[in-house]
Amino acid sequence: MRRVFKGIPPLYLISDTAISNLTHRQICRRALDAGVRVIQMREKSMSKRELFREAMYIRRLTHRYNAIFIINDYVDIAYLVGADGVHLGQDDLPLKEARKILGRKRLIGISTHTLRQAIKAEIEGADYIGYGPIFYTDTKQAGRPKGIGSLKRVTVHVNIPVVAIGGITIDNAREVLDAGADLVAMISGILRGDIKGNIRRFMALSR
Ligand code: TZP
Ligand code: MG
Repeated sequence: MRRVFKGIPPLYLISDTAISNLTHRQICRRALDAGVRVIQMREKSMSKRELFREAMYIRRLTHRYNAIFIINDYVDIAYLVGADGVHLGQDDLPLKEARKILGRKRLIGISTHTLRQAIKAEIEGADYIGYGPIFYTDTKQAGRPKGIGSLKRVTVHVNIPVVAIGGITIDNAREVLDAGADLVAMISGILRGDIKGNIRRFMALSR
């Protein structure tokens, strides 16, 4: 199972222009240069037309770096730009329907917030799950933090990759990986401040 993200640095960077004054292109260029190999584009305010154009650009860019490119929320855009996958929340299109569009070869990741949701996502054929929020975050109203103990329980019971999310920073990422997360997803922990510097610090602590 842990094939999907095998051999790559355990950082799942989420490009989100709501918490950065950079464009997705700028964020992704810096991240890829610094060694990130999984990028999710999360965009909650652009028109779909604009998002499509931006996603096309990021697809070409990530190909050049041999990086995995995942689109948040939009199965149609993921399909059309040839992204490696889509990431869906509990209120987005059901996994089964998304699979009809994307087929077996593309990745479908599912956001989960309980062990029950995590197990269900695995049974339904998700390629990986997001689990969180692990810690408090103000990037999104994500509910009560689940904590490290709860993450451990999920990593023990689930056999597909677990991407921990929510309030993860350079300072607590080691603890999250030690709890069994396959990757850590970060927005503000990387995008606030010096993106390349943050990523380099992450790379050093994740070795
Ligand atoms: N889903 C659960 S928490 C979260 C999302 C999208 C926000 C994560 O952002 P940050 O800044 O890494 O806490
Ligand atoms: Mg969503």
